[in-house]
Amino acid sequence: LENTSANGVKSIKVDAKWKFPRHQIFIEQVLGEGEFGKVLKAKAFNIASRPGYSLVAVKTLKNDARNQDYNDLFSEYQLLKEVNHPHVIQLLGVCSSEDGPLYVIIEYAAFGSLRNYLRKSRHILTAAELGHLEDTFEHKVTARDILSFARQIASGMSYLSDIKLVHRDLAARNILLAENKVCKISDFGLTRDIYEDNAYFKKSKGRVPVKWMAPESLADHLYTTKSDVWSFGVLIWELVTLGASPYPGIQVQNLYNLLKQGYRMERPPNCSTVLYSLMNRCWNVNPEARPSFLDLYHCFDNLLTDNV
Ligand code: ACK
Repeated sequence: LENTSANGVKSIKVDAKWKFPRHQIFIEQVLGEGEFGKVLKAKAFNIASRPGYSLVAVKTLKNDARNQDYNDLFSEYQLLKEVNHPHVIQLLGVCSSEDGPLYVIIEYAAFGSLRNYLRKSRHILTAAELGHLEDTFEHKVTARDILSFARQIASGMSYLSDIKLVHRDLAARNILLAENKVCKISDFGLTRDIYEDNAYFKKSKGRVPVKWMAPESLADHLYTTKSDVWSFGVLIWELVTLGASPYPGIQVQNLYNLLKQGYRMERPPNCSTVLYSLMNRCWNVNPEARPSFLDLYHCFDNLLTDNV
């Protein structure tokens, strides 16, 4: 199954089912660049039983990427093959590294990352963060939108937990927003690239998003659906604050001890006591005492029905 190409990069065969002809893909622009990878906007012809041209996003590697980066992108592809849910980003195809760079083709999310979208809604984005959103942006984010985003994400996470997939990096920066304000969970699994430098704390073994991590993940590298629930609590906080950075003023080095002493973020301005108590339930030091994603889905569903 494996062979090594001229440049020494391992190439692993992709399933015929997902293989997409490279000459049917037309790159238009760069959406974002990480340290090793980049995301491109492209048009694809007749992809995944979508007739004609459709907008897609292509995940690929930079020229100086290492073998490990290739393996990471490939394992992302292997995970994406297994998922199918309206609130999880969908794989559309793949161009294998046999005849050029590895392209993992996923659905295009017109509004980009939820974090940027929220921040844009209160006009605090830098020019670089604004990027390609400039032309298409609808400014308003209502209280109902916030609850709807939370419900959609809980629904997608409930699905991922059902198929025993742990996300490990659930955060607003890893939720994409598609047409009609539909949330799509992305960047799950083992692969991590840094598009938001300050969110990841440098450690010898890669980088970790400390401020989204449960205490047991910080202490024992333990990642479970329940540690995803902790991160979801931080994500609710990001939603309510329209994309603020969690634990402002607190250094990541001190966070673990503070959490162990029982410290939690305070209630943001404009955050209802109901929402604040929900996020605090996600931040229970005992993983088993945290709600399930299904519980959380029902909570937001009720809040949305009450608020008609
Ligand atoms: O907020 P953004 O424009 O949305 O900046 C990031 C950047 O690439 C790096 O992740 C954008 N991005 C990633 N995946 C997609 C996608 N499938 N559709 C649209 N934009 C994407 C993201």
